[in-house]
Parts: sequence; C-alpha cells; structure tokens
Amino acid sequence: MGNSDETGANGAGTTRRGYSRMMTHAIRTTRGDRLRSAAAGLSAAVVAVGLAELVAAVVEPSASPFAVIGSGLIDLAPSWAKDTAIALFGTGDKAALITGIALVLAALAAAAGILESWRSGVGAVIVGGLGALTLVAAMIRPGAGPFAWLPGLVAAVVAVVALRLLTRRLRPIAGFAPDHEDRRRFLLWTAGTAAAGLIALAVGNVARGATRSIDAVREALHLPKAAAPAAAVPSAAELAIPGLAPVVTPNTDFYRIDTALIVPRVDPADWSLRIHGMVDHEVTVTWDELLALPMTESFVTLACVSNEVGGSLIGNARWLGHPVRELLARAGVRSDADMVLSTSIDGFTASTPLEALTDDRDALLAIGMNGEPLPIEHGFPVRMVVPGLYGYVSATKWVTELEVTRFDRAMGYWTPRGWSDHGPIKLQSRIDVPRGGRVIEAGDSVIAGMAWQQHVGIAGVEVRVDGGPWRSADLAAPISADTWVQWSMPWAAESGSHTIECRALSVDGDTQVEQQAPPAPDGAQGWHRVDVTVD
Ligand SMILES: Nc1nc2c(c(=O)[nH]1)N[C@H]1C(S)=C(S)[C@@H](COP(=O)(O)O)O[C@H]1N2
Ligand SMILES: [Mo]
Repeated sequence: MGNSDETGANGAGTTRRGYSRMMTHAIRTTRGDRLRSAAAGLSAAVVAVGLAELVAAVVEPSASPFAVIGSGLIDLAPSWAKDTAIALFGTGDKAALITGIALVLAALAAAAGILESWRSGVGAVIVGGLGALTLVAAMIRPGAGPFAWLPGLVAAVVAVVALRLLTRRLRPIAGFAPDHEDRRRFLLWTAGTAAAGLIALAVGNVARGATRSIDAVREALHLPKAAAPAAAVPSAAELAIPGLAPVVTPNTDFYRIDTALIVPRVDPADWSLRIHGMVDHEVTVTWDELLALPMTESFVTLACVSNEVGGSLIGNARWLGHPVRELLARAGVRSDADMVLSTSIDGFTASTPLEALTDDRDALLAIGMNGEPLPIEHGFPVRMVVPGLYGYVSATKWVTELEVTRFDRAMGYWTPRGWSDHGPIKLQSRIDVPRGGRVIEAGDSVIAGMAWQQHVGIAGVEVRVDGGPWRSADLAAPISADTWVQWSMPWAAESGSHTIECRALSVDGDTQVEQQAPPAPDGAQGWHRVDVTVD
C-alpha cells in the first residue's frame, strides 16, 4: 500500500510537468474524462461540506453552511417566493430549500471539476469562492458566534485541496489512451473522498444531537403556577365531531412558521430581555427575574398571515406568561411612541402597535404552552403572544429585545418584503367537515368547521348549500373572544354534487366578505367553499 502510493505520487509528479506543457495547448477530452472531472468536483464538494458541517456541529451549530446559505436565501427571497414555497411545500418548505441548495451546489461542483481539469485553478476558484461565500454569510447572520467563520474556511480549504488532488490523479488518464490502473486508482480516491465527506456529515449530525442539552434543560423545568389562571374550557366549546379541529391544538400538531433553518437553542440561563428605545429607563429582565413575576394564563388562537382561505396555519393554545404591559410600564413609555419592535435571537423582528401591548388584552411574554414550557420550535424559552394580530407582527419567538419606537422609524422583518406593517386578524371561517373532494353517504350528515376573529369575537356562522339560502349554524361555546370557535349544522345530504359555503359574523356586527384576496399583503379573505359528492 505504502509502496504503490509512492509510485502513484511519483507518477503524478511526472505527469504534472507533462500537464503544464499541455496547458499551453487545448486538451482533448473525452466524455469519460468530463464525467470523471465532474465526479472529482462533486466528491471535493461532498468532503468539504461534510467536514464543514462537522466542524459547525461541534463549535458553532448556527454556522452550519447549509443553514447560513439557506437563511441568507430566505432573507433575500422576495415575498412571492415565500408564498410559492409555502403553497407548494407547506411546512416542508425548509426541506425543499435544503434539497434545492444541495442540487445547485452539486451542479456547481461538477462544473468546477470539469473547469479545473480544463484549466488548472479555475475550478478551485469556484469551490473556494463558495466556501468564502459561506464564511461571509455566516459572519453577517444576526447573533453570529465568535467562530462563525470557521466552517466556511474549512469548506473553502478542503474543497480547493481535494479538488486539486483529485484532478491531479485525473491527468495521467486524460485523453484517449487511459491507463486502466490509474483510472481504477482515481475512482477509488474519488469514491473514498466522497465517502469521507458523508461519514463526516453523519458524525456531525450525531454531534449536533449530542449538543441538544437544551432539551434536557427544558424538560427539567417546572413552570410557575399562574397567579391569574385561565378559566377551564367550557365543555360546550368542544363539539367532538370527527374531522373537526379540536378547540385546543396539541403542541405536537401546532403549525410552525418561521425563518429559522436551524431552530435557535437558547439556554434560559443565558437568556435576557432588554426593553429600550423610547423609554424613561432601560429595563433588562433575566429568566429568573421573569419566573418570579406573576403569571397570567389565557387561551389565544395564533394565526399566520400566510394562511389561505380554508388553510391550516392556525392553532389555539393555553399560554402562560407575564403581561408585556407590566414590563413596558416599568420602563416608562414615552407618549409619542406608537410601536414596539420585538427582536428574536435569530434576527427576526415584528412591529406591534404599542396599544395592543398596553391595553387590557393579555399580550404575553409567554413561557408556557398548554401546560408545558414552550416547545423549542415554538420559541423556547420566551416568545410573544398577542391576541388579535397575525403572528408576523406580534408573535416573536426566542424574543430577546423590545424596542419602543414608532412606525415611521422602524419596520418589522416582513414589511420591506411586501407585507403590511399592521396585521390585525381578519374575520374568517372554514369548513372542516365534510372535507372538500370527499364522497359521503346520503342521509343525515353534519357540516362543521371553525370561525375566528381574535380579540373581536364570533357572533355566528352561516352556511349555505348549492347557493341556496343562508342558514345559521350552531355555535359552540367560545372559550373567549381571543380564540376560534367551533360550529356545526345538521345536513340531510341528498345524492349528487354539492357546494358548501360558510361565512362568519363578528361580535362587532361584521359579515365575512365574499371577495377573495390572497394572503399578501395583510391576510387572505373570502368565503371558504368545498365541493362534495353524495352517494
Ligand atoms: N423568531 C421568529 N419568530 C417568529 C417568526 C419567525 O420567523 N422568527 N415567525 C412569526 C410568524 S410569521 C408566525 S405566523 C408565528 C408562528 O408561530 P408558531 O410557529 O409557534 O406557530 O411566529 C412568528 N414568530
Ligand atoms: Mo406567519
């Protein structure tokens, strides 16, 4: 083994000189040569990414090359791209993005391999450049750690070295008279390099799992009791109709929307919230200080502005937290302020009207969700929950900063991306039963669904079949004006195709509008309509 390596190295040395001479002329390449060059590029990329991900997992999980490139793309993406991604892939949008990045990277790496064997250095510049790009992307991320640059540097160096070494092994076998022994050796090296990269990736994943001590911290936590507990859910709030969303959404089924490719893992011991800006005095609250404050508990239905008519980006939970208004009062808010910009540890921001945080609604700095500490992907250890506003302007997860400011001075994350700076939730309803497109049996049946306009409240729901007269549905007991409400209506289903529509009526006397509007810029609207076939 040692011997044959020696020979190999000598052989490579000789041909390198030969190759330099050839560089002055065009090299004749065969299809096989190009395939092998592409394989060299791919394999160099795999080992570079694998080692960089491994280094990231160990020293700086948030600087994972895939995560920083992905997060950068998410931040740069225009809002139509976000809409399309959510529409196409739903909550699988992140997996789709990672796959997309991997495919583009693979194509670039293969091209770099081919270019490198065409002109020494060209491919190296490309793969090295990609590594450097990752380095920069990692360093400019909000909350970048002190070693954020390291994975990108590892990627760049490993990619350049691997590509040059593999390409050197390619040279003796270029052209029309390949030496089979050299070709076999090249294949072995290429496959071995790629395998090393895959092993590093796998080890990195295991290492990332091992750093999940935040899960342990979270599991060991005991939430304080609420000074103001939520009233029990009235039994008449839950109609328990098969297929109808439960009135309280279990944490594991709760929709998740955020820009975080790697979920921030915040140790409560390191967490603090800084309240600053247009205040009389800055206030900083640590985790222990927050836990010692009186806790309020309330049911609030959270909804995403990206939710389509009839969509499922909405859920209801019992939140435990300290009212934001108390902390703002402690800081002393200046009279000309009208907005609070909340910032997440990962740089996401939301602009919330000051009034929604200081009036009598329970805008919470929440630490608990349905009796548990916040799940990590739902903002552990602390997030905002504000009744009546879409999540993008209120529900900042992993929140670390509240800046008291003005709408004419600052903007939340989604506003420059084409979304409204204010996001009150629109009056909406949806049909859960029967599901659209279903075939159901003729006879006594039921139509049921959900209706909501948080912080206003639902007064009724009307249903019509096949464009007939509107009939009032039975409304379940609402938990509060801040939550969605179930509704149902008996239906004698007759054979044939039917269209069912619903519309909600609010406590304010409004009727849900028929006119369809897309989610951007301030929330979808229109009647939900389902088509069913009765057998
Ligand atoms: N840090 C952070 N918080 C965030 C977001 C985000 O991207 N980053 N997205 C907001 C949006 S758009 C919504 S709809 C809600 C969703 O909260 P959930 O994932 O707990 O359901 O979180 C909000 N808070
Ligand atoms: Mo959202």
